[in-house]
Amino acid sequence: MRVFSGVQPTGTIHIGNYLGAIKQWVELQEKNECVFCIVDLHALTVPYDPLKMRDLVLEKAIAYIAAGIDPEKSIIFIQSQVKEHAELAWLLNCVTPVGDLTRMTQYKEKAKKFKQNLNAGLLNYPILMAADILLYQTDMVPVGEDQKQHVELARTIARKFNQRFGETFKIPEVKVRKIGAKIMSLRNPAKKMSKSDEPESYISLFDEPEEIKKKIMSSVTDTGKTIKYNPSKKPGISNLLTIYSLLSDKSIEEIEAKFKNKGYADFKKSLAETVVNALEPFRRKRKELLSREVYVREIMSQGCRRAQVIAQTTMQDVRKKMGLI
Ligand code: AQP
Repeated sequence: MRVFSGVQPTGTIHIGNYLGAIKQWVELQEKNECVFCIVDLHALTVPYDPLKMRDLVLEKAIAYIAAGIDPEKSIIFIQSQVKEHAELAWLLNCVTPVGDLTRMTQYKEKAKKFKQNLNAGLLNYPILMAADILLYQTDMVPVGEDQKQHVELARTIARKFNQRFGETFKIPEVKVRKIGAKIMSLRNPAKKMSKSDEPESYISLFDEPEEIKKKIMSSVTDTGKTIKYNPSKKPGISNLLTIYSLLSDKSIEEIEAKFKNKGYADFKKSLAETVVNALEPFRRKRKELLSREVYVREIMSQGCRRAQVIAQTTMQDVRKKMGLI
């Protein structure tokens, strides 16, 4: 099966991105043909500093490899280097009703947040994402819960296109984890963990042990004393239990049993230790890669060439079907 997914280069990759998306990628690359992209064009839809973009993109390439994406097994590349993404996005603009875009949850939230800079890119973001996915004749898109609606729209766009112009695109399936698809903020468990929020609300994949401990010990939990998974009544503890379970490969029941007669402080201390240990190999690998920029850039260039071959084949067909010469 062909798998496609990506992360925006804005901010720092956090454990929400890792547990919701990247951890699945690492598992999927063993048996599938995987294409993983750094979606820099998407990052232009919100205010950003052009002088910092280059470093942010390189940082994400390093993060992918440090977190376990193997360039021998997967294609890793930068979206803006494969021009077909922007080209297909325009063509898909012409088959997508505006109403399908204005009802997207992320658009509604971001339109409120960026009232002063409401550019058309923010509205058309899901079309570019559909182009990303459909260009590669993707079978499966592993993402976090927040991106599910966008993948569903990509499926709708693909079906609409195929009906109007003839069979062209594969209809991709979305793959969302049962547990961990929406890791919540450490400061506000009612809100998803987000790169654009304050650093205390997330754990970066590369935070130092001391920072991790501090963030976990001061994370917002619920009233009461028991360590019990109950997302509606105990969202804070349930979120921490989810993180604990996914990073330790222990079931939530096992962890609940381990802390049956213990309090929040003991639980948080043990969680901090688990997170520090689980992220240690990523920190080590990242340090090594930081001094090998040429190597990382070469991986991106090779990835770009491999991605172009697939993207150009799809585009030839799309152009022909749409009557372009
Ligand atoms: N909190 C989360 N829990 C689980 N999965 C998550 N993802 C994001 N946040 C969580 C998944 O990570 C992948 C990459 O996300 P993205 O870079 O495309 O941006 P995003 O979804 O908008 O993530 P952020 O961190 O919230 O960024 P900002 O603050 O810039 O909006 C996706 O598969 C996403 O579902």
